[in-house]
Amino acid sequence: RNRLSMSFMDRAQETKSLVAAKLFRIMAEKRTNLCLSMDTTNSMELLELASKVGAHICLLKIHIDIIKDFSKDFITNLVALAKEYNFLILEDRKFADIGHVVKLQYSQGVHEISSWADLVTVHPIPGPGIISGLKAALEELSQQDRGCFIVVEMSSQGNLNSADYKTAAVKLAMTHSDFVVGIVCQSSSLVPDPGLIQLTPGVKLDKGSDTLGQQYNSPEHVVLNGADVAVVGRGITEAQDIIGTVKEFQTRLWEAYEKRISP
Ligand code: 5IU
Repeated sequence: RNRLSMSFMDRAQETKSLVAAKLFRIMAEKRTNLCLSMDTTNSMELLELASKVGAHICLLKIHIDIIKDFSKDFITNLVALAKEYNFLILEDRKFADIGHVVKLQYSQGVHEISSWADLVTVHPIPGPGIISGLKAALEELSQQDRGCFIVVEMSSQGNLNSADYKTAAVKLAMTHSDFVVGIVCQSSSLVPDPGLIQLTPGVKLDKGSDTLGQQYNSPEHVVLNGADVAVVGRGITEAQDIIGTVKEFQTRLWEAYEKRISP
């Protein structure tokens, strides 16, 4: 069946990944397919915003390596908020090294990402070894409710994701769909399997760009182009009225999804 006309609840049955099924159910229950991207360097600011908007998002995307005052307490508080408001945490690490190194980057260092991030992002450039490396880190921690998104296509102007690269990247995702929950891309044609989730960044209330190559499309545009979950960062974090804006994105994205699946 065509995933674009299927409900998230139905698609929860189609995935081999526990965490993908969990994300599909959260979206259906909370009626939100909004992922907030919080690219802030201050941990208190991040926690405050997460508690304000937690009820309206399915996924919180962060970059742990930009936090200036990282601490274990910060992680404890973040995980508690995720539980309280029922959202998942995506560490947008964009792993890109050989298996041996990503295994260490995922589970070791100060951040110990695998101990708290439900999901991470991965550049498939090294080939299948990168997936094996991440999985190997989990075996040692006996963590099974984890997964990754494979970056197949970027939102930025002049990105180097060629057609051949994208085809091979999607194939890799399909082969490892027990651990790969979905694909980061801009176009629906790249995600053939209803069990895989299309995550699409580069979303604002209106089409546009920033000064450093980012390109934006509207909520309706991205959902009609296959986005299951839309990533919004500065469109929310730099708004005057944050709660009002979060609600506007939630409503517009959800209505576009309902329109997409309605016969
Ligand atoms: N992000 C992109 N484009 C991509 C990928 C990731 O913008 O192709 I892969 C990230 C970068 C940033 C967020 O953390 O998504 C978008 O933030 P803004 O909405 O503020 O541009």
